[in-house]
Amino acid sequence: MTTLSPDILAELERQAIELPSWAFGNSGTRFKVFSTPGTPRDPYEKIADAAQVHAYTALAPTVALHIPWDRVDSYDDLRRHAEGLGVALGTINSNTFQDDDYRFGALTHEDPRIRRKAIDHHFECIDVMHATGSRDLKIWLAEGSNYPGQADLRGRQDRLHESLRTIYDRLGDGQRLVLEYKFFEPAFYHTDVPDWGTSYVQVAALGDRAVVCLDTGHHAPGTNIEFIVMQLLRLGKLGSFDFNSRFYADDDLIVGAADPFQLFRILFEVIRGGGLNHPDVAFMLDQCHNVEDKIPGQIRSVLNVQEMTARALLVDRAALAAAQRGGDVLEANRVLMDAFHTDVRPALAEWRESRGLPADPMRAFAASGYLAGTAEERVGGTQAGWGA
Ligand code: PSV
Ligand code: MN
Ligand code: MN
Repeated sequence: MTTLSPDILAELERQAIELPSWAFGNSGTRFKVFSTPGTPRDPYEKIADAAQVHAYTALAPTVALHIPWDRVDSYDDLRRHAEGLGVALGTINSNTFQDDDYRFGALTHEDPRIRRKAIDHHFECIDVMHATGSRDLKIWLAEGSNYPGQADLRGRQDRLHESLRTIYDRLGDGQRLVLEYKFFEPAFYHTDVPDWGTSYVQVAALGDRAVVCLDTGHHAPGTNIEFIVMQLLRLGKLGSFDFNSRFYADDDLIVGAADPFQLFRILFEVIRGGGLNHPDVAFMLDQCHNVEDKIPGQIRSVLNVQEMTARALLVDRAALAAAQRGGDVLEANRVLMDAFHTDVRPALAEWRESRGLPADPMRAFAASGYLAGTAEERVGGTQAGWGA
């Protein structure tokens, strides 16, 4: 059995992955939303489900909220509820993609009244952050156009800058603005923040507390995502990840399901760039579980991140550097692939048990009866928000 060194175990012990509250609600595609018995009916129940993931893995101590999906009367109360369940509230995500006023844009809109409304929504999110103790305001914009000629591309970048500046200036000490990019959808011709370069340009113009979010599902097929990871770390601007996996578009599938090797390569660049367990680089999931059970889906995801982190930590970096320096292409590739092909699952199971955790969190959760209990108690679940 492969053994993991104390140094590697120390890194793994510090690993923390934030869960999205919306992963616990029902979600689906534009064709159908399948509901699951026991789906949370409010943010309190979503947090209770997220706390289960942490209880079985010790990997997920925080939960991200999406506003208005997770709007509550008292965020202090929600915070206490989370703490009582052993987790904390994390990133606050804004939402300017479900309001009729935003048909032609929000922060980029031609009409100052609509831009003001979208900025005010972000001010509300910052107020929430003060109550929840959150550090990060994460902004993903569904803005763009469908037809060439429909929009003034440059004017929209200028207005985006002005709007982001106003939001950034409102942040409290220690709070950050995190700008997420996505190459298409819902707009099909142009998107106002389509790529890491645009996100970088926009956040660089704001200041040190504005950084980029890299959602692994938001690139054109074939994109070398680990290169982007390297570059953003090199520039000191990689603020967070939204981890998920995809086969075709923004599929939001379980992390590591579609392409475990890509996840390995990404995590290797994170480690190489000093981004692992670095407070400035938040690891988050952004997933939807359309047909599978949601809590086990999240457990599987955090375990996949942990497993691939362990494998990436196994890379013999000295041997790799020597092979790279010597121009030994095949040896360099062998060193990387040896680590990727190492089965760390038995070692991780043993290590979990040594820390009082279940060796197999998936099986332990299934045996707990939690899902049957919530199915009985909770009637009438809410959607994650896409259809709400
Ligand atoms: C957009 O596709 C996105 O990745 C953003 O992070 C949103 O906040 C999230 O999905 C909503 O599910
Ligand atoms: Mn995302
Ligand atoms: Mn997405």
